[in-house]
Amino acid sequence: MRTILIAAALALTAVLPATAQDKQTAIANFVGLDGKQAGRAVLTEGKAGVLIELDVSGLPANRWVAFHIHENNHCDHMHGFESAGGHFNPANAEHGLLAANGPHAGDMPNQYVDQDGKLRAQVFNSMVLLDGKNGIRGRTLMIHAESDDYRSQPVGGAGKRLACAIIE
Ligand SMILES: [Cu+2]
Repeated sequence: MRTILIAAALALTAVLPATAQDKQTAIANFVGLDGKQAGRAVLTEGKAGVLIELDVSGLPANRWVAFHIHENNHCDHMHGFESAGGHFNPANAEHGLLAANGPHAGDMPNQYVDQDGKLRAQVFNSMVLLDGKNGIRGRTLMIHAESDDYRSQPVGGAGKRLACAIIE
């Protein structure tokens, strides 16, 4: 009987998606300002950081936009995603990949939205992991309307928040 139970548990484990039990990966579903699903990201932890593969649509075409990790576990489109809080910044640094006293761990390079309003990218952030002290699980990915100037405080002129995704 015991053997059968173990076999059943193993079989169940095999059919669950990897994200449900594999601590090395996470997913994030984007919501747009209209409250509708706008895309998703798959996050995979490596030894030195997290690879973020994202595919988002409904964005302003043909432009560079800021892409950050924000600190809170909340995407409220009714209030412009303000509830996601500021950038993930465990080291209490200044904002900006090129700032003298930066960057925030959640700072990442701008991404280009194509002519169809789609953003597809693969970004590696070596300042974070999925879990633990610099962990981003339970935080948010954010895409803005403007590009990040990588220097000015506190958000690099990134403008409106257009799409938000909780990392889970
Ligand atoms: Cu941001």
